[in-house]
Amino acid sequence: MLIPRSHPRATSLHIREKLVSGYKSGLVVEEGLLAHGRGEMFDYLIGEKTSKYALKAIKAASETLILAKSPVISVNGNFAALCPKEIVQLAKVVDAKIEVNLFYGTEKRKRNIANVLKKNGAKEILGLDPKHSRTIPKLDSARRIVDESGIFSADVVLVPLEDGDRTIALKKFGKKIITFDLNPLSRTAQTADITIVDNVIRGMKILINYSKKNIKKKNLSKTRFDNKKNLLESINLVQKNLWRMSHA
Ligand code: PTJ
Repeated sequence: MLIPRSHPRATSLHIREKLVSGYKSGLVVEEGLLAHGRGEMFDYLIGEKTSKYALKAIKAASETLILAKSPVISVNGNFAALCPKEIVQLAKVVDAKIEVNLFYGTEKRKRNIANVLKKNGAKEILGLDPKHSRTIPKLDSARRIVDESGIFSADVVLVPLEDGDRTIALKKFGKKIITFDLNPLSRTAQTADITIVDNVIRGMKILINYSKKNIKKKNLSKTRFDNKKNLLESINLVQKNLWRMSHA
């Protein structure tokens, strides 16, 4: 189906194309396509644009990442397919490490993801060398295997498109968690310290720009942020949009 770029659905179709091409090139798993479908549905319900609540969370995330001692950006297949350039840019701006950490982990897919990140300018990528691996307690999936100088010792971890079990395990392990999740009701969204209810493809660009501005401030401090309250606002937004759509 040929849809001109100016058409309102062009952006979501363009994002879908990125996912499918990431699947064909061995970055994304089949389950990642399903996860994307869930995300698309919620994106539709938030109006396919960044809400003021997402902006609030992005501001808090930017301050938290900049003020962290040892921040890490955790990369899975979907995130690598959608935002490879932005992952590397954000890591540079906030001085974070990048670690590949997969739910459906195979060595080949880890290498494919690392290669894409390297093509986009990443110098060091953690999570590839079993000699440096450690285990997150109370977690069964492959995501429990992390790098000792990355997620294992991080104070703040950015984990977009995450599964609920790992968010809970990382929180219990003392990490501060920032996530992008289009579903404000998911376990990850509800458990994280800062949930950005936005499409990662839009939100990452804004997070980078905010961080570039923040980094220049001499006395940057953390603004008070209430994740539960902010999530309720996003849920209200979905309800309002549903009402509007069904009464149009
Ligand atoms: O690459 P792997 O092996 O680590 O696997 C990654 C997936 C995504 C398959 C795995 O983490 C997974 O199954 O995730 P879930 O449990 O489906 O959670 C994904 C969440 O991300 C869902 O709540 C979706 O609504 C949300 N989501 C999907 N696409 C986007 C999104 N959030 C922000 N931006 C998106 N583009």
